[in-house]
Amino acid sequence: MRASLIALFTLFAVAMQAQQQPAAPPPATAPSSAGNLRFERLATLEQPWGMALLPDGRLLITEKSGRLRIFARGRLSEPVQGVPRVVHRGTPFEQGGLMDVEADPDFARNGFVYLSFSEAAEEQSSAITETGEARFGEYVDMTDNVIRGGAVARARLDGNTLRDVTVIWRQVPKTVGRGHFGNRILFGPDGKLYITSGERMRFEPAQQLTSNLGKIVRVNSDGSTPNDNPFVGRENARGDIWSYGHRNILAAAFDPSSRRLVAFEMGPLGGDELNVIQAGKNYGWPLVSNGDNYASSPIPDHPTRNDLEAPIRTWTPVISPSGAIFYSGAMFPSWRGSVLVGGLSSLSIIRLTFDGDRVSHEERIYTGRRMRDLLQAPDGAIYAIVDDKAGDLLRITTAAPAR
Ligand SMILES: [Ca+2]
Repeated sequence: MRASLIALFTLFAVAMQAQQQPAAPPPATAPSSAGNLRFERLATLEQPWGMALLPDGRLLITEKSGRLRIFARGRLSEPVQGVPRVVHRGTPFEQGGLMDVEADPDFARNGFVYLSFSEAAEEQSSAITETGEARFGEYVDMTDNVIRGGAVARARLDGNTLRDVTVIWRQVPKTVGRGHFGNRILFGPDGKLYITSGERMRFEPAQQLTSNLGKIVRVNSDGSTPNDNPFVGRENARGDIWSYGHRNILAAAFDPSSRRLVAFEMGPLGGDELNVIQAGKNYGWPLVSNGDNYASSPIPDHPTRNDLEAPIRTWTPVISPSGAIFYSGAMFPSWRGSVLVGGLSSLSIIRLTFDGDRVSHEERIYTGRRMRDLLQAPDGAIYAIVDDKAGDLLRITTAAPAR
């Protein structure tokens, strides 16, 4: 196993290098089971992270350093006013900043949008520095000493301005560190807001019900706790928790046919996961993982603990999943019912079909780009944003037939 670990680590290092030094320009088209795909660049943003589609076709797009833009009629707006102040330190591998955006299911009536972001703790301490967790090997920034945490704000979008901005949810506790905020946000078919909350590179909080780190959280649209959440009324447990034992989830989507929530979880060195989420269940991190620690110390594999929920699929080498949609459009009829997930280190879109709780087919479409988030356009095309300092907003369609 050690040799394969070293090979994996090399792959990981190469992927990290690739992030810093993009090689050849990415392809304009890509072969797929639905024919040749065409990548059309609509706009270029600085490290775009999340997208939301409004009922009138306007597209909201976040930029990690703290800007929210509106893409409409082929043009990118000036930064939207009123975005909450975010912590984005701009250091290598910084994962915080302005992250996801989501529109209220009733946006046409109430105008509400939701933003997830990393915010500073009100009280900072000069005494606190990064502890250098051994399980991360060299991937800890020892200079990072800002105490912060993920948060979700709700606001009313009025033209190019956010009004009545209110923070409705926060990660607890706040801590130092540049990674594992999670912070993908999405509405369920039940009208509740689901938030993926990463474990902030702290491992054990994922198993602690007194913290909402390393969880999927479910709240009402005003941030209050629904009465039917699994840990409501239990002593020493937070009511906002929906499921636990998670590491860092940047891709989650509801299957419109089964109404199930599926979540793609970033594994450590190997062991990216696809989980079908059930209320109150424990998905194992950091007790088990099919990957190993960055310092290459082993972690027991999932099958050693049948009392914990196992992923229905894992990936080694990792795909680095970010942004997922269930496809239901007209442009790619053979893909209806599939889930599409963006891949960062894998520079691809991965398409999965299900047979009940089993993945029956996987297709990997090489895009040559770090895919950060996906969205289905009204005409069935796919919008995608690319994780890069100059990150494109792409429209993915079927290419015109060759002449
Ligand atoms: Ca797991």
